[in-house]
Formats: sequence, C-alpha cells, structure tokens
Amino acid sequence: MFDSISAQFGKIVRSLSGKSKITEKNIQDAVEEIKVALLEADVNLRVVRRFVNRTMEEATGEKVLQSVDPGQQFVKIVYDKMVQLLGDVDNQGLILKGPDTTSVVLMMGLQGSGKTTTAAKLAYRLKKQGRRPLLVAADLVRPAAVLQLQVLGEKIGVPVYAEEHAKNPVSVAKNSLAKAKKEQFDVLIVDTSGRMHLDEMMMDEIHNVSSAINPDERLFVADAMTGQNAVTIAQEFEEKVGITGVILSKFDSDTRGGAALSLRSIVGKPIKFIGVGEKPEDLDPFYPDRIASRILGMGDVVSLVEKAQETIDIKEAEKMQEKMSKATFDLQDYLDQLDRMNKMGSVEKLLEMIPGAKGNVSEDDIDTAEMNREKAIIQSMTMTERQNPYMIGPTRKKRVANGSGTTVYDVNRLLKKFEKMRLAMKKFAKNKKYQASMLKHMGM
Ligand SMILES: Nc1nc2c(ncn2[C@@H]2O[C@H](COP(=O)(O)OP(=O)(O)O)[C@@H](O)[C@H]2O)c(=O)[nH]1
Ligand SMILES: [Mg+2]
Repeated sequence: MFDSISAQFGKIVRSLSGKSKITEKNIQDAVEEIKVALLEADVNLRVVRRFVNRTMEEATGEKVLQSVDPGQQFVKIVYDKMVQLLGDVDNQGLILKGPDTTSVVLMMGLQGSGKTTTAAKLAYRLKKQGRRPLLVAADLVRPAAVLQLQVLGEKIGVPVYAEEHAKNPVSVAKNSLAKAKKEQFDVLIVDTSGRMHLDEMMMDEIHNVSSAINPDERLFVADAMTGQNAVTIAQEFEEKVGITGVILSKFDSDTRGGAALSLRSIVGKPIKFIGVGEKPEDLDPFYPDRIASRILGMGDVVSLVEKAQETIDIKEAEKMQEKMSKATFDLQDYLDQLDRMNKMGSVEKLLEMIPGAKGNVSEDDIDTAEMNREKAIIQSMTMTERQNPYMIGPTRKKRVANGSGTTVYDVNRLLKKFEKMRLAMKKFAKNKKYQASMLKHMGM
C-alpha cells in the first residue's frame, strides 16, 4: 500500500530538504503538490483540506522559515500532521473486560470486507495472549459462511458456536453468550453477515444483534481496497450501531491507501488493527507513526525528521553550555530539566545533560516520587528565589515547605543537592574535555 503516494511525498520532501533557504512560496508550492498527491491517492476531500490547512498554518510561521534547516522543519510538520490524521500514537488494541467475565466483540462490515477472516485472526491473537475465546457463526445469509468459520476455528484450535438450520442471528448471538458465560469463555467473537451494498434490513439486523448482546467492542472491518466507499459505509454503521474501532483488512494489497488515510479522521474512531494477509497470524496492531513514516517514503525521510528533532535538542544543549560557562544555571533551569526528563524518559541521557549532575547525582537518586517532590518545591518558590537560591532563609524555607506539601528537611536537601551541582558545574565549565564529551553525546 501507499507506494505511489510515498513516491510523491518523497519527491516533494527531498526537493525542500536540500534547500538552506526556503520561502513562503516554496512551502505553498509543496503543500499544493501534497494536496494533489493525497487526492490522487483517493483521500477524502474534506480530510485533504483539513490536512492542508493545518500544515500551512504551522509551516508558514517564522519558526520554520527562519530556522536553521527549514526543509527539515517542514518535513517534521508534515509528518506530525500525518500522524495526527491517522490517530493516536498509543494504540490500546481491544478494550475488553477482565478475564473473569465474558467480553463481547461484534464484527461488522460489508460482504467480503474480511469479517470472518478477521474474527479468526482476533481469536488466534487472544488465544495466544492466554484468553479463552469462542467464535460465533451468526452470518446466516451466505450459505457457506458457517462452514468457513468452522474450518478457520479448527485451524487455530478455537471452538465455534453454530446452530444447525438457524434462521435468526439474534437468537444465535444470545444463545452463544449464555453458553460462553456458562462455560467460562472470556471473549465472545461474533461474526455477522454483510451485504454487497448497504441496506436497511441489514442495518436493522446488526442493530438487533448488537442490542441483544451488548458488545464491548463493535469493530468495523473495512477493506482497504474499497476506497472512499468505506468511509461512507463506516459513517452509516456509526450512526446505526456505533463503532468502537476500525480494522483495515487487506492492507497488504496494492492500493492507493486513501481510504485508510480518511477513515480515522472522518469517522473519528481509532484504527486498531490492520490485516496483512490471509493467514490467522496476519494481523498487526495499527501504529500511526509507523504508517506515517511509510507514507512519507521511509528511511531517508524518517531520518530527516529525526534530525529535525535532534536540532532542537542540540540548541537546548548549546543554551545550557552557555549558562554553564557563565554559571547562571539556577533552580528554574533545574525545574525545566526535570520537566524535560519526564518527557524524555531517559535518566541516563539526562544525567549527562545536566552539567555536573554525573557523579553527584546517581541514577538511584532519581526516582519519580523524588522528582515530583523537587518539582513541587521549586514551583512553590517565587521566580526571584528560583534565580537566587541563596536568599532562601529559614522563614522562606518554611513557607516553601508548606506550599509544596513537603518539610523543611526536604527543602534543605534539595538546596544542598543543587548547591553541589552548581559547584561541580563551575569546575566543569572550564573543562574542555568534559564539554567535548558532552557535545559528542548530543550527537554533534
Ligand atoms: N490479502 C488479504 N486477504 C484478506 C485479508 N482479510 C481477508 N482477506 C480475504 O478476503 C476474502 C474475504 O474475506 P472474508 O473474511 O470471507 O470476508 P467477509 O465476507 O467480510 O466475512 C477472503 O478471501 C479472505 O481470505 C487480508 O488482510 N489480506
Ligand atoms: Mg463472512
């Protein structure tokens, strides 16, 4: 998927990233080309407009045009907007109840979209995670549908609930839930029928099945090859039944990918999985950031984006260097560092970035509770106090301790630790070897 669109993007991005100076006109042209590429890939017009507007808004600001490498910054914006378009980075997968009760998953979609195959894939996945799934054959329209599910169930070793000569999918669904509860199956996966086109009867049927078993997940399976049609149909399902998540099947096929790009944005429901083949194991969690990288042309472009990110870090490191050499590093700077640390999550890297922290602050010293306490303490200080820790005498200490819900002992400890860091910093500020190693660490 996405072959042609990534080729287009790659070209646009490379033409910009080579330039040391870009103008607003360059950006406008690039955005225009991106617009065409998206439309050619069959992305919904509304989604294209939204994407283009948001990108323009950010990309034409001074921050981009006057940055060191505007091309890189632009690519980063396009990438970020693309990730946003595709959904949240942190994909939660299926949201089910604990294994001691029976969760219900309902599969919905048009005929041939991949419901039955995907039901089996999910069952296989859940079984591997230690769950006890039960598949339910509630597609009573297509003659071979029940048999198809039974064959798949056999293959993956998951039991299939089916009723001979059944006519009413609602009662099959109800009966299967009763059986699941009685026999302690913890996930019921209900396969339903589809139609070639949307029709009222089918919608009523799926609505009735859904109300009868009250599913935890109502999954809309969309064939990635259907294009814009999938978007319209998903909206229909959302209105009549309510969708909790989308699964894009046949992601391995050779299509333009536009529907995939539009679904999340239009329907407003997360894409949870993608089908990448016909076998039971061919189901992957959907990660917007990875897909965005793929669309933007992989490798070289992604590294450009990373470089743009690095540039930001290097700038901060340079600022810190300056503060270090002038010994103006104060408690406010320390607070900023604590905030960054939360974001970065890497204690090791951060310790090397705080001048003088290494050797004085060990990794064991940095636990989250302590960090939060320190943050609270600094936040309870006035800006003048943060910039001049020496002025904090006994009365101020008491006030700060009260304000931050800590003790004077805690405040003293932070001030002592900070003083130690500052002393170490002064020493290191004159040490060229240390500076070099820090810059090397920052990737310079
Ligand atoms: N390549 C590929 N084929 C798929 C995928 N998902 C389903 N299929 C195929 O699509 C066809 C229709 O799938 P089926 O599950 O019967 O669709 P249903 O009518 O919605 O139940 C079958 O031939 C499946 O093997 C997928 O992710 N990749
Ligand atoms: Mg089916």
